[in-house]
Amino acid sequence: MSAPNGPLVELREIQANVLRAFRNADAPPLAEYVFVQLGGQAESRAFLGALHPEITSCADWDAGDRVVVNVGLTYAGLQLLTGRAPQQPPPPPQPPCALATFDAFKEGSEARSQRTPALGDTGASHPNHWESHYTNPALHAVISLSADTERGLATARRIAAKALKKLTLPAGVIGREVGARLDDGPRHGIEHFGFVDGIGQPDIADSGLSSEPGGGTPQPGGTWKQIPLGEFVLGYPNARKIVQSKALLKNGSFVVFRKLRQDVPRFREFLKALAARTQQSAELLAARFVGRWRSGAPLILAPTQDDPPLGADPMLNNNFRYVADPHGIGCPIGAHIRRANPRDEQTGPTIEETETRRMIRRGIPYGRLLPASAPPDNRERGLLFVAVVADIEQQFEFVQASWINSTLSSSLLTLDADKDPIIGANDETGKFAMPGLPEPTFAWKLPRFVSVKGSAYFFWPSLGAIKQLSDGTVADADWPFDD
Ligand code: N7H
Repeated sequence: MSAPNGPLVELREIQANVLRAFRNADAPPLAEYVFVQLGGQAESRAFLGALHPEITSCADWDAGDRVVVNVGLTYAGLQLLTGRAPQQPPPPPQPPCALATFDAFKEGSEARSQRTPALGDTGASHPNHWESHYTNPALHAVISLSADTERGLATARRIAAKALKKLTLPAGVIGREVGARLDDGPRHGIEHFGFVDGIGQPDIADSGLSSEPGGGTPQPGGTWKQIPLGEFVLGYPNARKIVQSKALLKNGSFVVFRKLRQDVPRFREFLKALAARTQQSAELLAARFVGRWRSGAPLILAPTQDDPPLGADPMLNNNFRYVADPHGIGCPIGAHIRRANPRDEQTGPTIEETETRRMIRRGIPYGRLLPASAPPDNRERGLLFVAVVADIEQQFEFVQASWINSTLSSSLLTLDADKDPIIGANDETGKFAMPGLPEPTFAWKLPRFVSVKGSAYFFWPSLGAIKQLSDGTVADADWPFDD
């Protein structure tokens, strides 16, 4: 399938989780991630070979297959499959360059977080405290399973189990994460703080998906330009018209996987105390932290009260800009969604730059919902955050370090070192400014509501690359990572 004059997109080659089912209405409600240690080269190739015919492509999804089996590989996994020795220690950082360097992927999330405190993996979120499968040097692969029903998921599990039988101990499963969509009455696909999630997604050119206003790059006259496919899938032109030409990478993507714990009682208590102090509604304050009401209605379009029909309408709920709200009266400049995608923020990065920082988000909650009326508990719950990008460093890491945990999304934020009020690495010293009506309000001493339990970077190869890796036919000249 391809758009008129667009590049011919090989949907049969691209794994389903890359370009399909990331919009809220579309996403399968059940997911499981199986973290795998590979073994000897022959059995590891056999494992991948057994998985290969079962991998769901975008074309399979379009043909109605809603039991999805996908696979990702770490750099260590790719090295093992192609017979390369693991690198010790990680390579030194390279200066920024226009072409993707793959440094972040090669070094892995743990090393990157240790080296770059701005990513926010500090204190209790430091890799020293991560769950062991994320820091295990033998984390080589992840099998991603998703389905609409328990029965479908059981089918996907059986497929994974069959492939895993090719591995002999100590190879095999080293960790597992289970996610499920959360619904609360009419609000489907919420995250644990109670907000509908999965709305602000990129509108991707040539993807074969229908266009939804607001997902692209703002253009004059209220129109939007679709984001080039190459911003998410390698082998196609990106926003700077650069095409990654290495065959093994073509039709593949990089995936950031983070297990993010949400402290729901703390979030609720903080909002309650803030509401009592400021005499404002806790709902309005919560919406200001995020930039959307719980229904998904954006503050820019509904600044004073929630508008559930607006929140539920995909043709309207993402169709907004920040240019007419330069001081953050409608939506605070530091609100989560305004930092994470500044759109046409006048005091922030250029629109051209913002276009190169987008991510397909396909996170799913883990753990049980704490009903609004329930007493606080200490249970584990949060988000399995999954971002699909073409360049981990320029997209996920940049946004996380410079817009979420620093102030570069707008020069109006630069007075203090404040961070994102929802997911920032806050330590009870920062604040969040809400200039809007009825009066300017500050949330002081922000605590950390979201902490990191683990993080890993994967490459999600094309079906052809999976076959090549399992057959052992990747020639040295085709190895895309200069060691
Ligand atoms: Fe965020 N939340 O509940 O507040 N996010 N996020 N996110 N987020 C968004 O538009 C949330 C996280 C982005 O295009 C919404 O889908 C939580 C990370 C981006 O306008 C809500 C966690 C990163 C957008 C949340 C979390 C991002 C976005 C509004 C962790 C990247 C789209 C609904 C537990 C580094 C912005 C929606 C746009 C939206 C929440 C994590 C980025 C409600 C709880 C780690 C790009």
